[in-house]
Amino acid sequence: MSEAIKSVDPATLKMLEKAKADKVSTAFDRAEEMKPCPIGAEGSCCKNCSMGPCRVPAPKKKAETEAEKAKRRGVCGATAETISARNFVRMVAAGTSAHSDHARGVAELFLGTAKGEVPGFSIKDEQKLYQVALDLDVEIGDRPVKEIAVEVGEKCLAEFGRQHGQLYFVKRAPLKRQEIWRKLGITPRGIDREVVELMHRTHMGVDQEYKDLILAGARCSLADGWGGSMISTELQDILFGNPVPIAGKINLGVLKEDEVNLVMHGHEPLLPELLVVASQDPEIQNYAKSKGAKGINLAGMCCSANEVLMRHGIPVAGNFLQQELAIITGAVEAMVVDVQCEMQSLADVAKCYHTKVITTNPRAKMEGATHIEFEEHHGQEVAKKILREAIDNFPKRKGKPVLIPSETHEMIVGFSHETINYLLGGLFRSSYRPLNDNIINGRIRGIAGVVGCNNARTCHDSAHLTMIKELIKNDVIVLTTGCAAMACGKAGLLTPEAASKYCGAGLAEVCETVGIPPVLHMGSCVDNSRILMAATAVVKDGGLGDDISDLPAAGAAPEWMSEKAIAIGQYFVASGVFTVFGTTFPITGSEEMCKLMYDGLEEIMGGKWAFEPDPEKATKLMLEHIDKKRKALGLDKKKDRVLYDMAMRRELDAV
Ligand code: SF4
Ligand code: MSK
Repeated sequence: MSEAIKSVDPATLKMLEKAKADKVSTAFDRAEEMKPCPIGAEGSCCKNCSMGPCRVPAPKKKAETEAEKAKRRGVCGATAETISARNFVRMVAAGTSAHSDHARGVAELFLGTAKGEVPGFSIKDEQKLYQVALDLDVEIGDRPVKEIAVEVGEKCLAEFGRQHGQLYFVKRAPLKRQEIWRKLGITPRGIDREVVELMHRTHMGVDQEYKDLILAGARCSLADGWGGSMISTELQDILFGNPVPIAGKINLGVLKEDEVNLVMHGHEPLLPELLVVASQDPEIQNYAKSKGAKGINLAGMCCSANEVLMRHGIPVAGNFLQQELAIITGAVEAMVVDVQCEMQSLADVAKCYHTKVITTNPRAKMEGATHIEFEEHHGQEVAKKILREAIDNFPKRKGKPVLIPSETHEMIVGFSHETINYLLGGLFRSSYRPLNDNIINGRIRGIAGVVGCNNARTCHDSAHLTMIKELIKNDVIVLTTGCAAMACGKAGLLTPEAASKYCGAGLAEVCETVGIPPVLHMGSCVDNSRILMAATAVVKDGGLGDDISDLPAAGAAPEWMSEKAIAIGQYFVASGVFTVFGTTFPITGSEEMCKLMYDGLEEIMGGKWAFEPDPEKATKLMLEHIDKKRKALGLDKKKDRVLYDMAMRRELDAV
């Protein structure tokens, strides 16, 4: 791959030049040096027992005889379909466990906070607490906030070990969707139970039926989207505040030459919340000055960044593929990591500069890094200790070459689904009605959720931007999270001004009227649950069918790389969404699996997968699907612009 196509982000390209000059290896280099195993990439390699690994790749010729097909089996007789399905749903189990273990940590902290045992944390959003309490069947009455919060915390924690029945948040889904899950027997029971069962089913010699495995994978993924991830989002909002629109800045240019730069990287917002507070402490500020720095500059990376950006406007240094590059600027005193998406190479890259990599989570240590464990009962002291480590490191930067790229972009972020509700409907009539009305009248063609990672095997940020620009040009409003959201921020798509520059006339008019960007940043990876809630709110507002699968909507992760992305994709599909993934797709070695995932699933659960690495073609698939749904709703004919009076609104509400 030539350097010019490694990224569409100029700051990234500048830092890759510096990496080369500094002789530092990055993920971009390693992706070039080490080609992926084609059999593994298509999902055809099984290593679930020591008789393998068994490789059962896709047949070389199209028309395979039955005898030839019968020969393509693992030692135990497992078929290509079984191997592919087992591999796929194991990714779902891993992704679900990542989101849900994060959520468990949040629930524990929440409960400790509610009981008054954790200094530095408090219940910030009582309104949301009451809303969540209602959904958990927690009585509100005139009970004190503390008592309600304790019961909410206990009930959320119990969702992980629940053995029977269904997760509480399942009932938030449209009734028709709940009915589909019941009929298919995929309503999630307990979060841990679904993960454990999936690991059992995929053990050697257990579930040998690929369709059955995919349904079990759907059940597990729903325990993520409507369970672990949703618990995480809701409790974080109650603890740290429900995001509202806030201005922020993004790209490596947010690092400051004359300040102590501390980059918070990972996914859990617990410690970052305390770092934000502690960094403003006069004692810490003065300590930084005593070491010759003008102040302390906190910046984020990956989803920890999204969390503190959405709630505090903390600047973002970059997305997944920029983590090594932040250190390569030579300006980072400390990179503080918690869990997920942290490259092990960080410790090696840091050795070439003065940066300290500090691991903070007991589940995620790294050879070569300093470990300062985040212990919630002493969180404030831990935060200060980490800040002092970073400050002490500042003088070591002196005399060393520093290159901070100048690129930064302004953005407006913080669109929780409650905020969208409020922005669209106004304070006295919060509602998704104006969105539904504009979808019905055709000004907005549909809704897309474009989310997910960067992948070192494709041009950084390119597929995200190609897809999202094309969607908004075609009047499709985009909801985004994770590293996709950051790609949009860097390209200037997260500003209200982007509407007139990039959108079709209909979407531009709506965005300009409401004053919102055409691409709405909804948060981190666990916040994909916000997209489920937004889609449900649109269904419940009426006029666009009675299930998520009826909506003119589609999902995509054009640069995905993590198992979490597969879990997210599977719960989008199981919630009724047509979902397109790019890069590679780990089922392409099995024709039957492809038929099921790209086609058969639609009939049984309303949503289905597609795999298309070309973002332009992938966008076309999304638009075709949106138009298919518009047609089914009778919205394919251009309607005259109608101003709705009260009688018409009532009529619509009754639909
Ligand atoms: Fe091979 Fe079967 Fe063992 Fe997998 S479980 S490695 S297919 S023998
Ligand atoms: S950080 S999971 S690379 S979106 Fe959530 Fe980005 Fe993907 Fe990690």
